[in-house]
Amino acid sequence: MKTVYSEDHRLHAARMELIEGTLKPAVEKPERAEIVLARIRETGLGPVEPPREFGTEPLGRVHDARYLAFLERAWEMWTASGRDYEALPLVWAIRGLRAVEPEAIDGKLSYFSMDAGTPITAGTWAAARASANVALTATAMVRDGARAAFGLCRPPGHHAAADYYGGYCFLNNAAIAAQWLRDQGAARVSVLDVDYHHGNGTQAIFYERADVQFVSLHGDPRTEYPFFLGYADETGAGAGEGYTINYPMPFGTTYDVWGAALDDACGKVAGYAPDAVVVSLGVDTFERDPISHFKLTTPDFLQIGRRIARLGRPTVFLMEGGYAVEEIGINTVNVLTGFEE
Ligand code: SP5
Ligand code: ZN
Repeated sequence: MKTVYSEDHRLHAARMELIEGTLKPAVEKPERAEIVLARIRETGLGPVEPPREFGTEPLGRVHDARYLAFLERAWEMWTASGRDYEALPLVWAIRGLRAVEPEAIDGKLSYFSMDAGTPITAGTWAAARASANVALTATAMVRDGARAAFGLCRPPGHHAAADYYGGYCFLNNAAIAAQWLRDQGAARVSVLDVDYHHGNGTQAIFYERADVQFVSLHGDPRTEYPFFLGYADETGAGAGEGYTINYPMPFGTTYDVWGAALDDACGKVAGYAPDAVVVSLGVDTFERDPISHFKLTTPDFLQIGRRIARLGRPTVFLMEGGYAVEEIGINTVNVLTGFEE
């Protein structure tokens, strides 16, 4: 299968993230994409192509205009107010506070974010735009008849909702891809999210819709980030009732349980009979991931690809998380080669 890759991801390279009460070196770093790319070349998975420019229109189909305007100008506003280091939010409009967009950049950062672990840097907007173009270019390959394509997206996307960023995500690449397929004539699209963390942004974007199914396997939000979405009783609302399906699982989950959940999830996807499947491909389910708590092994990732292939649907794989940088290449490419067997 073809891979789409842009080196513009390097423009987003945060030094630090706020995690467990301290600033630590960012785990979501450029080497992640470089190592996956190296493994693709090493294994001969297929050609690597640059993205095309899709402009802002497909972004506006998923994200709010005010949010996009904020992302575009955030770094400029932050540095204009005298700072030359990475921007982080500090206060959120929770219960009883007014959810209005403040004038000052410090207020805007909070208004448009869900966590303090996602720094904005000078190149964040350019990198996020390139990442969305990577996703859309891979998606267009599948629209044009490819059985599958891989968008080596960085930064990732699934925690970003219509109007907020967080979890290392700014533009929701999977949602942008699914919406674009709909706009290109697909009647139904499934998003299958196998990242260790719940794809809260993708779920929120499609929660009240029947035309995009969202199915996610992830760490139980009672004990894991993002904590405030991803429970099993979230099944969609209104016209979307029944089209969101969550499989929260406890710390320590191994492939016997995870793979059974994937099998069930694939049954739901097959039952929906989508025209295409967008896979939010995180490999932070790996046993040695530094921030996660599932126990999938390197060979398990081959099984994931094989199971998804059995759906027999045109499939776009989009990179999400995975922070064990030494193994991110082999684990990611194992999913793709498992799919191709
Ligand atoms: C795309 C993606 O995978 N985003 C993940 C964002 C997670 N950010 C918060 C991580 C909190 C980790 N808690 C660490 C426990 C380590 N012992
Ligand atoms: Zn993740």
